Amino acid sequence: MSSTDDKITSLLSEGRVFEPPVEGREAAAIGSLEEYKAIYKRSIEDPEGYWAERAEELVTWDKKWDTVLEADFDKPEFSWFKGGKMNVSYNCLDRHLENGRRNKAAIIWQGEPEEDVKVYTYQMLHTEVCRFANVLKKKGVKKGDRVSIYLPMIPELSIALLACARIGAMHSVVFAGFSSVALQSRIQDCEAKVLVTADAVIRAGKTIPLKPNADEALSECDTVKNCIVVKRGGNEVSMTEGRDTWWHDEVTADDIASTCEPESMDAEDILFILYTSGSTGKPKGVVHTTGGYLTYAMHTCQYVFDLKDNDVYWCTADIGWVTGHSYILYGPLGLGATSVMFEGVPTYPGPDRFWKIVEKFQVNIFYTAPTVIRALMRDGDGPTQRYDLSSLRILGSVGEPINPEAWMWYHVNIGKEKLPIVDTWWQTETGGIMISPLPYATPTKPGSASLPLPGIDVAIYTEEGGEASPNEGGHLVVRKPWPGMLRGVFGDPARYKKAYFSRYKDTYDPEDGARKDDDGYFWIMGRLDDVVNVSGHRLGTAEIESALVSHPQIAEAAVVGMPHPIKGQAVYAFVTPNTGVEQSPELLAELRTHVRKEIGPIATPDAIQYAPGLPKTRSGKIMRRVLRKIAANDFKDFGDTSTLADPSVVDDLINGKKALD
Ligand code: 6R9
Repeated sequence: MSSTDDKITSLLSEGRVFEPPVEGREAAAIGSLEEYKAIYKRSIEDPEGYWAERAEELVTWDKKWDTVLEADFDKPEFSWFKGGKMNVSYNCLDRHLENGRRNKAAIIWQGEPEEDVKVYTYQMLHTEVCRFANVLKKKGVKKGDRVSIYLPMIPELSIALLACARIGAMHSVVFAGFSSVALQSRIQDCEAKVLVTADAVIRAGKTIPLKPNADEALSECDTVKNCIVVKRGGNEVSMTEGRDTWWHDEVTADDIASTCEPESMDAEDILFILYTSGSTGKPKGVVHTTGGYLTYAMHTCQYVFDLKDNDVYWCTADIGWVTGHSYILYGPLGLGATSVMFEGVPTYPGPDRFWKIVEKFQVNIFYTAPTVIRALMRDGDGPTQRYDLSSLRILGSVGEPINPEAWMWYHVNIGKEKLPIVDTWWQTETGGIMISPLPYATPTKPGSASLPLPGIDVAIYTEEGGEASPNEGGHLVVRKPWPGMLRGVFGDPARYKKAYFSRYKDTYDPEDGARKDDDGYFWIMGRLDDVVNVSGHRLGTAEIESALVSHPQIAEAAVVGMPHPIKGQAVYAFVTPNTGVEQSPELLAELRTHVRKEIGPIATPDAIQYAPGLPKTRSGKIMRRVLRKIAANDFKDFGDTSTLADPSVVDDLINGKKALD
């Protein structure tokens, strides 16, 4: 845990408390700490009663459930709202056509070029979703089939997800920044029938071809019979006869109707699969189902962002990650809100782009990641002062621990020292936010995600399994099931059990370290497994290692995270080349390109060091804490290294590191 120790110390010295604003409390979903406490108490004493009420209030059901919860932590198996029937796209679209929101903006899309703006009312989005749902049907996609989606942040991405939900097909979104190799393994794992992609991604003023990646991936994906391509860049692409067609041709075909009956789904039918990194090489296909997931996404969106009908809400995540699934699409649209979707990056054409968008659409609720804040901090407060940010009322953060310095910058420069900041802790697996302040109820402490949301029972356990004392670091655990929890790892029940339900009895194990202070506030320290968090993106060290050793000249590799001022963590790799291979700078450059190709640009090592040997225990386990310290230039106190097979490798690595710097 050495890498997290530094974080704890810096967070331990943090003692500031900020009271929630007074203005807005009366109209808020939960308007005081007392009210939160009362709701929380009730939710823990009578979870089934509580969740039944929430599910009834938030979701329109075709048929009510027979049981609220059936849970078995040992198997593990969980069913929420069993016997209930509903459709997620109906809940996100159709019902709003009748409840007065028909002409309200559902999605405001801001393309990367300033002039590229599209607004979809609920009616317009409904039509587009129905048309694409009909296209999928025409391609033979049926309930239960998988559709892989590899698209940039363009409206078709949202439309494709909702279209899958409408006909009961499972979507599996693959972030467009991933490589063809990563895409291929994800398509193969879920055996998708259709791939939806685009000609290109527009990013920082450049048109980056995307279709060639899809072609490479599909060269070994027999299950994919159709590839539907959205025209975004207008660049030249090659289309494979009989397999590839253009989105715009498909949706405008004469035989495609503008309405499509939503499929009535069982609450426990799968809505989507989303791949995320774990501690072994292969990414896990996290499975979420319909009834519980939607209830939970809406529940958290309503409480944490206090979303109201008049609000313009903007979550800056990419829909390629879970944050985009739950908080650009399903949560806000379920509630009938207006959700902004942005194609570009925070720093192009300048570091004021986000604030320009806030002013342009008069955004009220803004949800971003610490890495973005740290990147923007570099340019000082100038860019934040150029625009009118007075429409903002709530600020959010997600993806990694927010260091107090970034928190304060956000508070002062964007929140103008009066807006609440909700630091939301959750994961792909949890489906939605688990620990977070409520904007008009919870006093905030910079760097703490604060208190669990209603219905969420979290604790800190020691290694042995008992509850840790206040301020003692340990394992964060969840002790009660919640409707948004993952229901499996696609096609791998053994991994589902081992990864999440095997460390302690009757708990869900998120693999995060944390402590709880005297006020019951949670301070998240970071991952306890071999996952690095680069700019809020989860990368398995094992994945990067396996990419490195797949290079013909590399014998062994070990990857660790190292502290990085903007990204939070950066990727540091130690590599041992095959005997006789020259340890040249060219090979290092080649390895970087190789990792980009195997996984994607986000996984590219920031530094690679040649290692004559790796510090391994006698049982062959790499002692990563030693490597983490070397990567961080901390050459003291390696702890117990007596189990190392060859302790002298440590000195070699230190000398190698010193020579690098
Ligand atoms: C939503 C998302 C999950 C991991 C999680 C934790 C880290 C996320 C955090 C946070 C501290 C926060 N994490 N939010 N750590 N404070 N507010 O990011 O999902 O990509 O699955 O990552 O991210 O380590 O375990 P995912």
